[in-house]
Amino acid sequence: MKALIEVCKSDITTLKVDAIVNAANCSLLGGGGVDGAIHRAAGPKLLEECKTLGGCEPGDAKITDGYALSARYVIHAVGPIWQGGTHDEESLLERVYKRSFQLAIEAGCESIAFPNISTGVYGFPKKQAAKIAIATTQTIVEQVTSLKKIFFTCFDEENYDLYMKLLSKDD
Ligand code: AR6
Repeated sequence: MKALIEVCKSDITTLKVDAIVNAANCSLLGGGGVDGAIHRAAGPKLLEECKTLGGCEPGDAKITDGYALSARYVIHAVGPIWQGGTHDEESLLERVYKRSFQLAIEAGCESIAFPNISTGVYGFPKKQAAKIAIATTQTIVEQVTSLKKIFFTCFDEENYDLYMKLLSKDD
C-alpha cells in the first residue's frame, strides 16, 4: 500500500514517528529554528553524536539516534541557502528530500516527519519549496512500499495553508 501523506501544524519535536528530519546547517552542530528545538528536546547526547559526523554538504543528510525524543532517529538534512534561485537551489532542495528518504528507508523507518526545510532562516520561497517537497515525496511514495506515513510538519500558518492547498489539488 502507498504511504499516507499528512500535513500537521505542530512542533516536530513532539511527534511519535520513527524519524524526524532536522533542517540543519553544514556544521551539524546545532543552530536556531527547528535545529535548536530538536537539539534542546533530544538533549546533549545528540550534539555529541553530531560532533563525530564531520559535517554535511548542502543537499545531503546524515542520520543519528533520537535520544530523548520520541522519534527513534533524527535525519539531519542540510538544505540550500536561497541566493536568488541562480545557485542550483531547487535541485539541492529536491536532493535533500530524496537523501532524507533514502536514509530513513535504509534504517527501516515506516514513518517520517519533515519540517519545511530551507524556508526559515535560509530564505527559500515557501510556495516553491512546498511544490518541490511534495513532488519529490510523491515520487518516492510511488516507488517505495516500506514507508507507511509521511508528515509535513508546518510550524507557520503560511506553510500550513500552502501544503493544504497544494495537496488537496491532487485529490
Ligand atoms: N517544529 C517544526 N517546524 C519548526 C520548528 C519546530 N519546532 N521551529 C521552526 N520550524 P529554519 P532553515 C520551522 O530556520 O530555513 C538553523 O539555525 C520554521 O517555521 O529552522 O532550513 C540551522 O542551524 C520554518 O518553516 O531552517 C541552519 O543554520 C522551518 O522550520 C538554518 O537555521 C525551517 O526554518 C537552516 O535554515
